Parts: sequence; C-alpha cells; structure tokens
Amino acid sequence: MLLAGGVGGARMARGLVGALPPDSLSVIVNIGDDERFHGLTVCPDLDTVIYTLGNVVHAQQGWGVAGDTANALGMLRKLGAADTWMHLGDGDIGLHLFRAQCLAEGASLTSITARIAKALKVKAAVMPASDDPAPTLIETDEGSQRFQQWFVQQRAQPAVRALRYMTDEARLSGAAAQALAEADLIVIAPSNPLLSILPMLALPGFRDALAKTRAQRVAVSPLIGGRAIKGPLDRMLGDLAIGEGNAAIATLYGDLLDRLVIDESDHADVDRLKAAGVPQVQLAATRIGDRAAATELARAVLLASGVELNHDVWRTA
Ligand code: FO1
Repeated sequence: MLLAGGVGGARMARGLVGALPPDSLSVIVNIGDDERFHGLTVCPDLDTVIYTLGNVVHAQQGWGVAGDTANALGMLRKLGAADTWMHLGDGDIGLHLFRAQCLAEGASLTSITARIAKALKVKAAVMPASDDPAPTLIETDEGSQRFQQWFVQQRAQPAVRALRYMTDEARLSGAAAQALAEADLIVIAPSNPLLSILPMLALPGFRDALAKTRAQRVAVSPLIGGRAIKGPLDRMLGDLAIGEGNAAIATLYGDLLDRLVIDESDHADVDRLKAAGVPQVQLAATRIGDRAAATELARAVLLASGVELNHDVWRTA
C-alpha cells in the first residue's frame, strides 16, 4: 500500500508495481491539487499515478499523456477562455470529460477512478484519499491561492506563508480506510509532504487510521542532502521555518512512522534522526532517476520490511 501524490509518488508506485505482484498494491492518492478547469474536474495526482502505471504518461514531464495534442486548448485560448495556463492535452481532456460525465451521474470519485484505472490497464488499486473535495490553499503575501494557480501559473515562486487543507467537510473514503486497515506495509512515497501527504493526513480519520493500523509504516524522504529532487519542497521548508533536511521530514511525519528511508549519501543523519525519535532509519538509493532505480528502491524498502517479493520479477531484472 502506498500513499502518494505528485510525480515522485507516481514513480514510487511504478517501482512497487515492478517489485510486487501488481494486484497486491493499493495506492491512496492526494486530492488536494484537484481543481476545476473549463467546467471539468481535473485530478492531477490521481491522473499522474494512473498515466504512469498505465505506461502512457509523458515521461519527461511526469504528468499528462505522452504524445498528446493540444487542439482543444488552442481553441480555448482563441475563445479567450480563463486559466488556459494549465496545459490540458486533448487525450487528458477526454479523461476529464469522462470523469465529469460520471460525476454528473452521481458516481463517486473512488468508483470513477477504478473504472479509469481498469480501462488504462492499471493492475494496482488506485483510489482517492476522499470522495469529497478538499482543496489545498496556498497563503502567500498576495493572499490565498488555489494550488494550481500557485504551482503552475506562478511556477511556485511566491513564498508560502501558510498552507490551508480545506478538509473539514471531507472524509477519508471507505475504500482508503479499508486499504489502510488491511495493509501489511504502508509506504509514504517520496512526495512533497506539505503538498501531497499532509493534505491526506488532514482528512478526518486518516491520522487515526494510520495510528491504528497493524501495518509497518515506512516513509521515503523526498530530500537528498537537504535538497528536493524535484519541486519547491526545500524552499517551502525554509519559508515556513519547519527546519531542513531529513530532520524536517521526520518532524512532519512525527510518531506516524516505524521507519524513515533516507538516501545513503545522508548516512550522517542516522544518529540524529534516531535521537529525534525515529524508531528505525534505513539507508537506500532514493534518487528515482528511471524505472530500474524506482524498482530497486521499492525492493530495498520491501526487503527491509520482510514483505514477500515477486520473485520472477526479481529473476528477470
Ligand atoms: N504542471 C505544470 O507545471 N504545468 C502545467 O501546465 C501542468 C498541467 C497539468 C495538467 C494535468 C495534470 O494532471 C497535471 C498538470 N501539471 C502541470 C502537473 C500538476 O500541476 C502537478 O503534477 C501536481 O498538481 C503537483 O504534483
């Protein structure tokens, strides 16, 4: 079972699918980035995980559909539509039209996501953390921004003064609660904790489910040498005075972890992390450069957890 958001989360999911019997993996995905564009509900983290596991993702970008055209977006721009800074390809819009139709018919985001994953030949169970909208708002000196407005339109430049997880009206979905209760191992992907993981932990019932589960709970740090591999995390930690490096990650996850996986180049952090209360610290190669690296990292995490590996994959690689 994986908790994921963003491109780092999708790549970790792909690594786990390479190391496990695919139908033994559930991926609970952040919905705090979800936003409406042109009347359609866009779920970037769900779609990025599904496109990645369905092997159709635009690999260099990490999101969107490989080889996608942008004719619809071109027409929207010609018509002077708002928010065309969010690059939505034609194939991607096809998926958003399908999701909008299903939502209009009263289907839950969980059931729609399962249908999309099946249609795109994704074997892992991919599910939203909640069926209810729970947007993440970014407070900057210019006021409160929707996530994509800050992340994409403003390229995450404005300093973050606070984050608001609008989760009061939302609930942990039944499917996600069940997956958390039944898991043997819960891996928190090397996603941005502030933008992809904490929005899920803020959902009523999520932290409680993580505290009560019998599963081992392992997080992979998204930082190497205190630097984010991708995205604004290290700058945000500074803006929000949360600390830096792996110690800041341990602080953010608090007592929800049984083990923190950090990059082998950060071996000097081990004693300090244990002194700060992290029960176990594992060293691994956490840079997910390509599919092989993602599978290698997944195997290292699974082996340390004593989880039965998918040996024929093991032999072939
Ligand atoms: N990221 C960008 O930097 N620019 C974009 O225009 C953009 C469009 C987009 C469309 C659909 C989608 O699923 C993701 C998209 N992303 C884009 C990535 C997205 O903003 C991020 O992946 C997440 O929201 C944060 O991880």
